[in-house]
Amino acid sequence: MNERFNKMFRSGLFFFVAAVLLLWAKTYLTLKYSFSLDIENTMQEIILILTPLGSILFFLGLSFLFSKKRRVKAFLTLYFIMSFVLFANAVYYRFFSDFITIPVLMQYKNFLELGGSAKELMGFTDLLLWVDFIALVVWAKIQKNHLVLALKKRTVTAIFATALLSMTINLSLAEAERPELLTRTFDRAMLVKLLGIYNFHVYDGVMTAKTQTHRAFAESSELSEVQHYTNAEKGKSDKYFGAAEGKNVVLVSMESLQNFVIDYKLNGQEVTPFLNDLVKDENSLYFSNFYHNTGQGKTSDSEFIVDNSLYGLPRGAVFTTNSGNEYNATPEILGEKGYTSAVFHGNNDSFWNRDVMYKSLGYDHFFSEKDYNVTPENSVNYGLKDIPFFEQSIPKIKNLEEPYYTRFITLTHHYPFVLNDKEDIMIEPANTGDGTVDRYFQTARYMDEALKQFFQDMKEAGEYKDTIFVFYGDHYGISTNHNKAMSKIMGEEIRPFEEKQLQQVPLIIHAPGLDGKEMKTVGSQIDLKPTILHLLGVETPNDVQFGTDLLAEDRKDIAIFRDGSVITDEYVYAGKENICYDKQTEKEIKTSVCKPLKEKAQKELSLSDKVVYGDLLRFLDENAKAIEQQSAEK
Ligand code: GP9
Ligand code: MN
Repeated sequence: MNERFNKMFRSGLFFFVAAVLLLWAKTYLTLKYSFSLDIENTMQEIILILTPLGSILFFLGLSFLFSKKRRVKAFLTLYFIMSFVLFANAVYYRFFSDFITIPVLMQYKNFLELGGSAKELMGFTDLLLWVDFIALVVWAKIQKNHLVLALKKRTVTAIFATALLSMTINLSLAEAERPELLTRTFDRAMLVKLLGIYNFHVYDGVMTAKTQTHRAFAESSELSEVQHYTNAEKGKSDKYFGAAEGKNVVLVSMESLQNFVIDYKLNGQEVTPFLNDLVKDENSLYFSNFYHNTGQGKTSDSEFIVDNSLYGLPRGAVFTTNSGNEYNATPEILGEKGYTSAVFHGNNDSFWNRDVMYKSLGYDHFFSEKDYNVTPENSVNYGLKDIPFFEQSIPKIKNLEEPYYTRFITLTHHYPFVLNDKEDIMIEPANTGDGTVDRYFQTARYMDEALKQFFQDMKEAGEYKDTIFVFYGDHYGISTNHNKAMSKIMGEEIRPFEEKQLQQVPLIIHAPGLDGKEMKTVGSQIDLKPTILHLLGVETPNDVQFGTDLLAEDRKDIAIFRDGSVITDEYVYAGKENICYDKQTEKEIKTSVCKPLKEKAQKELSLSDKVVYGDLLRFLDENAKAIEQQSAEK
């Protein structure tokens, strides 16, 4: 017995097991107490406990690839690296409330900021993070030459098999908790919570490598090809050009708001009374055939599209995958004209990687959760409720230097559409029997009330008269999974034809003195950048914009969806199903009729993807100079 024990002791099995247990416990405790991961239920707690095991076994197991002589050293080095990852994240988090990513490491400005205060940021507990490591080093020293870490082949195989098994279980539990976690990557806190901190870094590494290779092979001539295409599409601007010159801009991103709620009556009651009035206001331009172009990046895609007039990506969120790119976004363009830019949002700043991406887009300020007074009483679902959000935003916007370009991102009307306070419920739910659809009207009604109060407050604060307001829906709120309930609401069968048109979101452009009317032109979020810039009287001849001015006289009526579907004034082309409809008769027609539309969509989307994946806008200045030179020579 004793002999067997001694053998196991010498083989290093105890050492290995003890190290795994120590690192596992340390990782779990750090995840739980050094970061605020918002564990919502028991399943998430179980995932959190489980997540470190697979990667710890795997990475520490790598030491068996080294020769016996070097193995203990390799093992301790790997242990050190993993401890350091934990330690560095804990310190970084205290300052930035965020996790370290490779793009952030590369923008080492962040770390310089941290440098000076790193000492103050480190506390006694951080030293505790090294106790286990020191203990293992001492153990190895005491056992000295006797510690060889020579486990049987069978045992090593078992270690890797357990690692693999535990990672697979972890991944499937995570996927069940949050479908499409890996492709959507909305929130780093969510990724760390469900994948674990080590796997998160592996994932981040893979994503970075992927974007870097695309970028490395890109050339400036590719940008010229794109410019050639987008310049040919531009329309002539008409009387609205410069109609809002020098004014402030307030964009309001209306969470999950689809256009069908405008003027819709539920049990005789309006769902959006404020917006319904605003739509008819003599100073409002209401676009009744306006669509979203978003993909998996949801709200963040809409922000990207609106600010850049580029499409989001076919998979993932461009906000997280390509935040290191060079862009020529509206805040930057207007910044050169003396504008101050800011985003207001009541959720944590790392959600959708906004904190990083906004810098790339040229925003001067980002007011997020930490700038608001957020309590359990005034928040629901993702964060601060819309009414207190707008209320608390007024002093902040008053403080901004004018003129400003700002975006307010609402939050309460978000899936699963819940309200926790009686006083927030202003309308009865619908009764389709589908809870999501039924509650949708209640949170929409709440958001409408918040918008109304915001509008009044802006008037009272004296901010209204010099401002142009752009209210737009960010993306759909009711997915196709709810078609059955939606057919009850709409009173018709939901075919791909109706489904595509349900992707309409409201767009209202309002400014005192603006010559308002209903605009029937078919357009989408991609058109907002040129529209806003033209209203402000700003020309951008060299910019790459896939959209066109919605107010231009000769613009083509078209909306291209991220899935390749297209809607024009005449046709609805459902891309996934490959069905072509005549808009007027609402009937299916030969797909060949929609073929040119399908091809145009594919061309446009792939050119836009080329710009993003290749980071082509970094060649913008270079190309602009060449174009100027060419025209001078002519
Ligand atoms: C999160 C909010 C919602 O901050 O913008 O994001 P979504 O899930 O709609 O993309
Ligand atoms: Mn959204």
